[in-house]
Amino acid sequence: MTTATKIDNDYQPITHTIAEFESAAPVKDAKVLGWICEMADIMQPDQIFWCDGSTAQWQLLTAEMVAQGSLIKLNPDIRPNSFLARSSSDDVARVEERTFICAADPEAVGPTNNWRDPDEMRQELLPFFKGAMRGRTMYVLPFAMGPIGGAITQLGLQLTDSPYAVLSMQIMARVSFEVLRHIERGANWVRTAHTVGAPLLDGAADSAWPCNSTKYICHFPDTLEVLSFGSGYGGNALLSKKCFALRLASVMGKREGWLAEHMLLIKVTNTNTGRVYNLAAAFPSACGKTNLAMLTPTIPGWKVETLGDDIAWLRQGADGRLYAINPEAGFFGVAPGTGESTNPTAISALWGNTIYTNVALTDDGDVWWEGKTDEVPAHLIDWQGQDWTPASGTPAAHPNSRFTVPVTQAPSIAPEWSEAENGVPLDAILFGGRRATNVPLVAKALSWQHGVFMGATISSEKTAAQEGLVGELRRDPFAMLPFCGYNMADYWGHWLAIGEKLGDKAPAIFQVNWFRKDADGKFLWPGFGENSRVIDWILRSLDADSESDDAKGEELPVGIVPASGELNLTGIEISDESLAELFRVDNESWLQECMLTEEFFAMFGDRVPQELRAQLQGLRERLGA
Ligand code: GTP
Ligand code: SPV
Ligand code: MN
Repeated sequence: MTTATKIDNDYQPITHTIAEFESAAPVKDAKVLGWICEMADIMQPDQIFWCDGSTAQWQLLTAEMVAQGSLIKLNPDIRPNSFLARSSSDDVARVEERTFICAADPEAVGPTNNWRDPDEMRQELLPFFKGAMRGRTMYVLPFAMGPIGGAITQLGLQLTDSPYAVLSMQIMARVSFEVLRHIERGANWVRTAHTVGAPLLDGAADSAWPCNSTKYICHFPDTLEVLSFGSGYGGNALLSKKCFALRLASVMGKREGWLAEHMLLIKVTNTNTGRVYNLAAAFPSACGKTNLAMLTPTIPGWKVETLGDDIAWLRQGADGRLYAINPEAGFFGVAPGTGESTNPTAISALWGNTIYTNVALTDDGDVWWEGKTDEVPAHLIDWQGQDWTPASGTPAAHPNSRFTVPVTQAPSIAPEWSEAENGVPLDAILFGGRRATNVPLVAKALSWQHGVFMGATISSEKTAAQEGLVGELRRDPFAMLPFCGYNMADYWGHWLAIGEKLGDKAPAIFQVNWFRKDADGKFLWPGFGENSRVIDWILRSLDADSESDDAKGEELPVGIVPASGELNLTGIEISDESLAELFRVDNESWLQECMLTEEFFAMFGDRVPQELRAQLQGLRERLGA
């Protein structure tokens, strides 16, 4: 049930003074208090609640939500301290059409974003925000992205009237009053405000998932602010995530010389030599980041530890190398397809302390989703609260249903996740997507510039994490199409400039594709744990100049692929035909791709770096054009 549109009728402002807040607030900072005061004057909450990230507050809020019917407590003998939330059926994923970048210069925002003038957008939003929190509590969350005090870390404050968002943020970010101490000492911070846009008038009963049919996810990079209205779901409501850590942070990174990326982060140890490698990988939404982040190798010789599954911030270190952190503290992972055979690490992370959204409920109070077990339960309550049997013919869990769990619960979590205040040095960067055709299983870029070209030209089949037709091919450069807060062509230029600075200390770049299919539409590659075979080749190829190396590869027009015998295939059944098809480069289709790339580049006009046009030309020549 959704409340419709504007809500400023019979809005009567109650003016607050900073002094009023000061006595009750755990912070003595005029800017913080002034902002909260201003937002409270507009949104008119009944009360203000300061979130300190404590277990006591978690218990209070979960108990309140269970009593009110907006959370279902799972069977504590099976899933202790775990809860199920069911969203409104029209609030199940990010809303890209309702996501806006509001900055003075439309050219600087670029053709892949919805641009709005910041002042005009504020005027447009005001009637929606006015009185939006009436009858509700405004929660104030101070949070850090990255270890508090770390070199790459940033701070933020979120206001929200959604206790679901509060609990999720408590898992996803480092919510702590310690952040306020840093702000008092002058640290910069980002302002984010969120409302579900469903005021409770005259004591009206609340719905289980309040939201508004009108939604606005607005970013103000010039003033480092986010204003989010109408949705309670994921990246729309947990403002630390896509809004701050990607859209605003990408702009901050452009200004300050660093990168905010839609990337997982892993630490891989060669168990024979003890050598440690750190890898980052950018795949579009629901294309396997969480899976690769928790990889269980099926071949000996490697240990994989998790650093992050969705976002990485990258910055050049004092030694000239590129360092990365995961700014988040939790996983907001896609549930369907996560099972004992595909991702046993995620399954063990989910033992407790987890919030599930839009998954199915079993008769014994546990959760279930498609792919969790091979055996399908005979009866479930589906994600919309309806009785479900295998005969129902609909998915029991929504395809974009998610789990929210602390990263520390993954048995694979690397100690560097919290200890490495300055991040880990990267050895390789991977770009991938869902491609049924054309793109080989793995290809190494010929240079940093070629790697940037690979990233800039990623296309991928749409998933349930995006709106629109699932399976439809779309360009998703660097897996950042919905997340880059400024002109995508300038972003490519920024990547090229970072490469210049890194010089020969730059990590190597690879393209991967686990999703190539045969003529019958079956995946050619077994994927999941077997992807360790590709990681193995990638890491061996990093020492391609050394004598002992056995992964020098073979150059194809699109990059360097494993030469015959280089990919470790011991222990899996894969036919020679399948293997050939996994790496087949059809020059005609690739020249076709080049034409589409040229069209894609044309969207950005003169802003496309000359180097990328040269890369396109180089590729065409290698393809024999
Ligand atoms: P966001 O959280 O939306 O950014 O997505 P993500 O990239 O972290 O997605 P995730 O790892 O959760 O993957 C989502 C889907 O990809 C699941 O349905 C998985 O089953 C599927 N998947 C992941 N790895 C593989 C693989 O190697 N092969 C195949 N065929 N499917 C995979
Ligand atoms: C994605 O869509 O890439 C996600 C989920 O990681 S959300 O946080 O909702 O954007
Ligand atoms: Mn993501």
